[in-house]
Amino acid sequence: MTNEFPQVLTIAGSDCDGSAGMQADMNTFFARDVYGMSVLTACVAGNSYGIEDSVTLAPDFIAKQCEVLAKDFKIRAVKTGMLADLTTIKSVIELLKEYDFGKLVVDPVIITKHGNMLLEEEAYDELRTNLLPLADIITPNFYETEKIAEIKLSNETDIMQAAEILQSDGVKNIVIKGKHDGQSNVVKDYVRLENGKSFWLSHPFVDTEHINGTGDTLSACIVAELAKGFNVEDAIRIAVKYTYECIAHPISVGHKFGPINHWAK
Ligand code: PXL
Repeated sequence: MTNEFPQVLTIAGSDCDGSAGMQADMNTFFARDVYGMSVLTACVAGNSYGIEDSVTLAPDFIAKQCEVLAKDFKIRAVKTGMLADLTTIKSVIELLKEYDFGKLVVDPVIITKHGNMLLEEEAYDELRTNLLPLADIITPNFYETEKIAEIKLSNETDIMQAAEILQSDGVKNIVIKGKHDGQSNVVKDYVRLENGKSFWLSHPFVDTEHINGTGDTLSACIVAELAKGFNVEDAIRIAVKYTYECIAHPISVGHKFGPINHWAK
């Protein structure tokens, strides 16, 4: 049989130090036993101290990458990561409408934990209005949720309200990635599904600076599990657990903010 092995795609930026972006996605796809492909949108020059420079790929070349994949492979699920600027996000939206790459997970990458901007501000409206409603699942972090739901998050009620706001804007399923409050020994992600069900997923707080690529890994793992046939809720639960394990078993790479460990099970 041709093309039956689960195949997935990331449309994302490359992070040359391997900790985040397309590299973290591909590591996750490999670890989760699916065949991964990558359409590059941008390349960043970064290491464990931060990002020093980036370039964006030409829209025609991004389109070409999608075209060649679509005519050969049977991609069952796709995620988007770094979309850089207004021109890039607009072309990726058109490509997602043109090609059937299966279920869509949008990680609305805006800024890194260390303050590097990965999406220009002029593109926020496009993200909110035209990309998020195409997604089956979105996975914003705390900061991205504040930006896209236009609400200040001070407590758990605000987080639940943000998810409702996003759903009323047409978003289907939402995972709001938790932020450590500085004291408690847990971190809690909030999930609100299309069917109205909502719940918190808690995991122990791990005191480590090796958390680069956490969001990329979570969304990539959801994609992998969807491609294997898990439903949205189960894919989210598996991905939250896997990402926690990757953080809980750190590897010593780099001097500062290192990668998580994709070999963890
Ligand atoms: O983790 C967010 C992210 C996504 N994509 C690229 C990145 C980063 C963070 O550094 O470099 C390319």
